Amino acid sequence: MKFLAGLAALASVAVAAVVPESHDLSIVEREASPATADAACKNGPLTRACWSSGFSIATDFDQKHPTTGKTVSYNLAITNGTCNPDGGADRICFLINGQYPGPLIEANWGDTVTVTVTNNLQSNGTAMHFHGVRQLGSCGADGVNGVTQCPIAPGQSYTYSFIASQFGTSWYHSHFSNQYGDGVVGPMVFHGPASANYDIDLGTYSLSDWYYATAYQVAARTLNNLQSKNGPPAADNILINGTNKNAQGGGKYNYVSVTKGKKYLLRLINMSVDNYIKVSLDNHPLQVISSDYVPTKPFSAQWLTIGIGQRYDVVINANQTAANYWFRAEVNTACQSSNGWYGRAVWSYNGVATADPVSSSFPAISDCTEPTNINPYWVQPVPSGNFPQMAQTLNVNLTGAQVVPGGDVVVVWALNQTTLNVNWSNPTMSYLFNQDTNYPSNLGLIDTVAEGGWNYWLIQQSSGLPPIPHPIHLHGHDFFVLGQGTTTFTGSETLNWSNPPRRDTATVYGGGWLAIAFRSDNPGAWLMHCHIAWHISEGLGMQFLEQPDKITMPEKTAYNNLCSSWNSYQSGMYWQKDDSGL
Ligand SMILES: *[C@@H]1O[C@H](CO)[C@@H](O)[C@H](O)[C@H]1NC(C)=O
Ligand SMILES: *[C@@H]1O[C@H](CO)[C@@H](O)[C@H](O)[C@H]1NC(C)=O
Ligand SMILES: *[C@@H]1O[C@H](CO)[C@@H](O)[C@H](O)[C@H]1NC(C)=O
Ligand SMILES: *[C@@H]1O[C@H](CO)[C@@H](O)[C@H](O)[C@H]1NC(C)=O
Ligand SMILES: *[C@@H]1O[C@H](CO)[C@@H](O)[C@H](O)[C@H]1NC(C)=O
Ligand SMILES: *[C@@H]1O[C@H](CO)[C@@H](O)[C@H](O)[C@H]1NC(C)=O
Ligand SMILES: *[C@@H]1O[C@H](CO)[C@@H](O)[C@H](O)[C@H]1NC(C)=O
Ligand SMILES: *[C@@H]1O[C@H](CO)[C@@H](O)[C@H](O)[C@H]1NC(C)=O
Ligand SMILES: *[C@@H]1O[C@H](CO)[C@@H](O)[C@H](O)[C@H]1NC(C)=O
Ligand SMILES: [Cu+2]
Repeated sequence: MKFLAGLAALASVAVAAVVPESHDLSIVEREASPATADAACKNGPLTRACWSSGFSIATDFDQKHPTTGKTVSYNLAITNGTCNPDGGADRICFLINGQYPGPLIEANWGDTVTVTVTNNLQSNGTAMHFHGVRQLGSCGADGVNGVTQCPIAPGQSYTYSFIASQFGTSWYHSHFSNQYGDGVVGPMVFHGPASANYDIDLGTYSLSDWYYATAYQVAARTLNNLQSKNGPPAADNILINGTNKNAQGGGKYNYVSVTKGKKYLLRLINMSVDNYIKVSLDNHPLQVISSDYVPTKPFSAQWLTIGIGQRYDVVINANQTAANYWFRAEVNTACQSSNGWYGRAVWSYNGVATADPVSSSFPAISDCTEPTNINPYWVQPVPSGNFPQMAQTLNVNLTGAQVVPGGDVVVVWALNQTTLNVNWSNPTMSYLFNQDTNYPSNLGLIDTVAEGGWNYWLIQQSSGLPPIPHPIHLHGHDFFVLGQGTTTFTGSETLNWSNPPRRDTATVYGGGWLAIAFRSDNPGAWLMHCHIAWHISEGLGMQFLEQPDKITMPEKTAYNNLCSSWNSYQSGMYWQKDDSGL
């Protein structure tokens, strides 16, 4: 039944979608038939909807994906070095294979990806999370220390293996306390079809806030700010693709050169730890074709606010007067902006001397909301009903409790008054191996509904909190965003059931609510957390335990070896765990 319904939808969606903005119609007619996803339909500048035999932009990738039989392998070695990405003073920063941000992980849709992570830091554990990867049947490769594995001790390695069952843009990052803020991050691309045509793939474009102090120092200050009610310190700069000029004029911009008449794919990734920014390219609207790992029907935006962990693939039409244009990443004054710095990059048309642009920006936007016109390309309705009756509630709240016993009185975020605090040496996965269901409450475990059923959740900010938006990220699933609002949910709001946005990260607005749904279809232990690094560090997260008896467990010897090397390191470790561990 499901299969037949899927086929029918595939046909109707695909036919409507192939409206290539082409110059040479004969090529289009010959090549573009993603409705049948035939082998003759080759992915090319005028046929981006096509992919390979049986697979196209109109494939329901939750149900099926290509199996290429190909494995792509990466080695990521983390070292403790220095960097100055905006030309400021050198600071301590963690490098991956000697660089910040880390190298690109690249694969094709349906490839198997293996990544061996070696921890060459002297005095930190690590664990690598592949953000947004569904990890279908490979929960053990999710890279969350204290949930799916013990941390990788200094001097040790661990190999992750998973299938690229989706395509698009994402990033990988450490999940060991605030470590990613000090450099353990990098971009990740799985090539696949697209819902609009483009000539050239410009690759990833990361946006990150940058601090001259280390993430551990900033987090410590943030953790101790409860009495003063001060927020976290302001970022010192914003990096675009890992670079920018600084306040004193040092450093360098990122430069992009384009050819008039061509269309460019740009893969935007927000790799920040905090802060409220929006991006725009002067004179060039961004045609959004994908949000996180979910292709959307194309829509146009002049400014895009991209929450931490979110990604947008956009197509840019270089059809303006040949000149230099600013790409802007700016503090969004409509949100809780915390600094006056801005990110800039220079986009130049070929044939024009590169110089600082004199272009003016699109009109400023007056809110900090996510786009509401995200329509996933593959249409999936959610079984509707009386949401307040179907849903369970998670309140986002601030408590004065201590995340680690014996620590200072710190700022602690809580979902339903439970602050997440994982035990690095006793991950959820160890409980599963030992068939021990005696989970401590600070693991924040909540059971999902039975396999095949739908989970409905309302995430509500408690009253009296500072009006800070939180980017909520779920592992192991794309959730359906049924609705978002900026006040207290009353139950009478209109929700989107027919084809809601699907993604792995969505914002619960300051003082507001976020209504989500997801189907139990991927047994595992899946973290859901705020992606502001300081907030998950302060405990704003929980875990969904989904069908524990059906989880494909990681290979036991490698798993146990990791834990025993961690335990022996931990018994003499100099720095103590002083936060949630995530
Ligand atoms: C990195 O090196 C600095 C000194 O250069 C040291 O203080 C710090 O503990 C090291 N960090 C890690 C995680 O190895
Ligand atoms: C990790 O290393 C940083 C220094 O680079 C240190 O401040 C922090 O306390 C360390 N954390 C743990 C748990 O090892
Ligand atoms: C951003 O940096 C990555 C890695 O260096 C590079 O592959 C990519 O082309 C850059 N993107 C743009 C648009 O400059
Ligand atoms: C990055 O994420 C933060 C937190 O969600 C958000 O406030 C900010 O606007 C994002 N940055 C960009 C460049 O969109
Ligand atoms: C340039 O491209 C944009 C986006 O595709 C389009 O909306 C606009 O009409 C085009 N402008 C010109 C002058 O062709
Ligand atoms: C969270 O707290 C709210 C309000 O007290 C309650 O209605 C809800 O059931 C709780 N949710 C869970 C998962 O315990
Ligand atoms: C939020 O936390 C405060 C302080 O701990 C508590 O008094 C209040 O009941 C909490 N609100 C909810 C909705 O849990
Ligand atoms: C973490 O787990 C280990 C191993 O089971 C246990 O010995 C230790 O007491 C736990 N730590 C905390 C803080 O609960
Ligand atoms: C539902 O989706 C429509 C259009 O996609 C959007 O305008 C509306 O704001 C959404 N409703 C909610 C409650 O988010
Ligand atoms: Cu948050």
